Amino acid sequence: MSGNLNANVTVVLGAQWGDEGKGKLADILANESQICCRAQGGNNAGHTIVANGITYDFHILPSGLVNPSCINVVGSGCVVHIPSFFKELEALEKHGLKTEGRIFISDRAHVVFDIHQLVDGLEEVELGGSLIGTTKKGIGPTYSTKMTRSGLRVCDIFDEEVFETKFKRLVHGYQKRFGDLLKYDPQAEIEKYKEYRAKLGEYVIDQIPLLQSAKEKNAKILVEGANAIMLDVDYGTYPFVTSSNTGLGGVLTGLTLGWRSLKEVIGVVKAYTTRVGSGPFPTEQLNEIGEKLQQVGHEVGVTTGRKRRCGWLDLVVIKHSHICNDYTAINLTKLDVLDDFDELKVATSYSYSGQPLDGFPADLEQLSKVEVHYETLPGWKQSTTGATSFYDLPANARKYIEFIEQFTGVKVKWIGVGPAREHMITR
Ligand code: 2SA
Ligand code: GDP
Ligand code: MG
Repeated sequence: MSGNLNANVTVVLGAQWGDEGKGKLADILANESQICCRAQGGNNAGHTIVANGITYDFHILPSGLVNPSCINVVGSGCVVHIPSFFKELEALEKHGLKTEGRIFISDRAHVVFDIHQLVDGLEEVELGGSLIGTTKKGIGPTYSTKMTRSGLRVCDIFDEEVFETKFKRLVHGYQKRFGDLLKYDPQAEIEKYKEYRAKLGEYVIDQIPLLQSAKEKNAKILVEGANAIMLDVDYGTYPFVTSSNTGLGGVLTGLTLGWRSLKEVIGVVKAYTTRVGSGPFPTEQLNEIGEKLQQVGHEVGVTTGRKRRCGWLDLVVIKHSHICNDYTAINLTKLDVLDDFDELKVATSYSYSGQPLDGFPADLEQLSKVEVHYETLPGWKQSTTGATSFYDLPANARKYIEFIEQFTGVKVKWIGVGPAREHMITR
């Protein structure tokens, strides 16, 4: 992409509202990477990976842990709930993954405390009728305290006195704001950190020299996006978004890799659309089509167990997404979920008050009233899961893919036809 011979960074980003199947592609690409990094988000993310017959759920940890020789980094732009970090590591170890010496957290990442999680719930209540539908993992409150400069970073944990002073100040601020509503014992959390302080040392690093030295050695680096561009705090459907930059911008600020190192930016596009949580969703199908997509696609949140809302593929969204992230390739996923439809609809434009819209509108009032224009394409009524090459796919499935390529101008380089590693066609 940059034409730079040392461009060794591949980025995997969600091109819709999340859960496109980024984890599966990240797992495949991690097999040829020495380092796998998360740049933003926290354990609100949920990636399911099916490898060697085992199903793994990842939240804050990078998917590169499945590859036994891959080093994994939770970057500076992330927010980390330390108890959940250890819990997730333990769960992976129980599944037989050896993680020792392969997982590091940036000392600049911000700490999610239990109080942030409680505040996540209280802030949702404050919104009255228009809930965001957050995962309640404390993500929004932690990014808020980061921006108001009252948050604690991972490096603050190691000096007991500094930690307690900053932590008490943070809690005091919240207690002033929420009063008796906040049922919380700061001392209990302080005690827990006395244990974590000793345990955490081996995981915490300065990410800057680590990534710099990896670049100098020409290591292959993979960046695994969490959430997706339509949940981006700047370019998504604000305020129904998460609290980080989930696109390429977040990769550049959340890690110290530099734009010159970028080789490939892959947009992961589900063959239809899903969304979990509230907010506008123009192609949502509140009918038997949406139910069929939900059931056939097993569309249930990995973190909260919520049913995902479902609808047709929206190319207006994908175009907006491509403008924001400048994809070099697309991974189309879950094509197999469409195997049993007579016909498929794909949104190609919106209009508002009879006037065609140029792009994806910022104004949610407008967005909630857009008229969606669809192209109807024939279904293929045949299983695609066994296909191992593009030409194995039914002709109408190939037409569906080519339609996406022509519309976006981006090559569909990978096609997912089932949940397992081997269910991926590469072109
Ligand atoms: P938050 O918790 O502050 O980040 O929530 C804000 C909005 O972002 C949405 N969000 C997500 N959307 C899709 N997938 C996510 N991860 C889990 C998964 C979600 C789950 O992989 O399935 O299990 O429910 C994720 N994380 C955050 C969220 O729904 C809010 O709309
Ligand atoms: P992520 O957050 O983008 O990593 O996606 P999730 O893991 O939350 O959700 C994607 C789900 O679809 C997971 O259960 C995957 O195992 C599954 N999956 C990924 N690719 C495919 C595919 O091509 N076909 C099918 N049927 N399932 C897939
Ligand atoms: Mg997910």
